[in-house]
Amino acid sequence: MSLKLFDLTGRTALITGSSRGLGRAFAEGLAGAGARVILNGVDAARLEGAASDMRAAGHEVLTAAFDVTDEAAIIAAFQDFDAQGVAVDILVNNAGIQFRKPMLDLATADWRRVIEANLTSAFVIGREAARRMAPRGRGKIINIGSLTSELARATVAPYTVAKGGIKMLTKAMAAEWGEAGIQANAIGPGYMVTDMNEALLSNPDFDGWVKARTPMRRWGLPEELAGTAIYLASDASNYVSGQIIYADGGMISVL
Ligand code: GCO
Repeated sequence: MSLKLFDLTGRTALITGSSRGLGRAFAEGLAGAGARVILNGVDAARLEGAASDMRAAGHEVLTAAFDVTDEAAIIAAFQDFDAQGVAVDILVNNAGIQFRKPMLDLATADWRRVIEANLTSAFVIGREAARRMAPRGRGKIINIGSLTSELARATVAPYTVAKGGIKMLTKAMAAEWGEAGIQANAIGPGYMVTDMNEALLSNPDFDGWVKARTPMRRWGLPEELAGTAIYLASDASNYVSGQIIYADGGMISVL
C-alpha cells in the first residue's frame, strides 16, 4: 500500500523551465514515478531535444513552449491544454533566472526582470492551473524556492526577494485553494550543480565556502531533488500544504 501513495500513473505534470537543469531533473523524476510530463521552455529546439530523449527512455512527454513572463502566452498555453483535453494535475513552478549585482549598482529594470521571472510567473501560472484544478477537486502545486527563501546572500537581492516571495506565495496558495482540494508546497534546493551556478562552481573560494558551510560538505545534484518532488506531487502528501522542504545537505539548519 505505502509505495502506491507515491505512484503518479494517470497524472499529468507541467514543469516550467524543464529542458535542462533542475526543471529537467524534476521532469525525469515525476515521469519515473509514472506521470505524463509537459516540458516547458522558450527554446523550442532544446525543448524538443529534451522531449525526444525522455520519450526514448519510455516516458510520455508533451511540450509547451512559452515564456513564463508572458501572460498572454501562458493563458494561450492553458487554452491549448483545454482544447486538447490535457488536465494539468501537478504544476512545478521551477523556471527562474539569477542576476548577481550589488544593489547600489542595480538597475530597477534588472530588479523587475528577476521578480517577474522568478515570482510573478509562479502566481500567473499557478492561477491558470488552479482555475482548472479547483473544479476537479484536486491538484498539486510545487513552487521552487531557495536557501534565499530564508537567508540573504549579498549581491543577489532581487533573486532573494523573489524566493522569499515564493515561500509566502506558497502559503497564500495553501490558504486560498485548500478547500478546493489543492495542496501548494515548495522545495528549497541548496547549492546545486547547475548551469545557473557555473560561475560559483568554478570559483574556488565560493566552492570552498559552500563545502565548509554545508554539513554534507558537497554541492547537491539535481536528481537528488526528485524524491521530494515525487512526494509533494503524490497522494503521500495529501494533507501537507503551505510547507517548504529544504533539500540542501543540511545547510539551512546550521550556523
Ligand atoms: C547564488 C546561487 C543561489 C543558489 C540557490 C541556493 O548566487 O547564491 O545562485 O541562489 O542558486 O538558490 O539555494
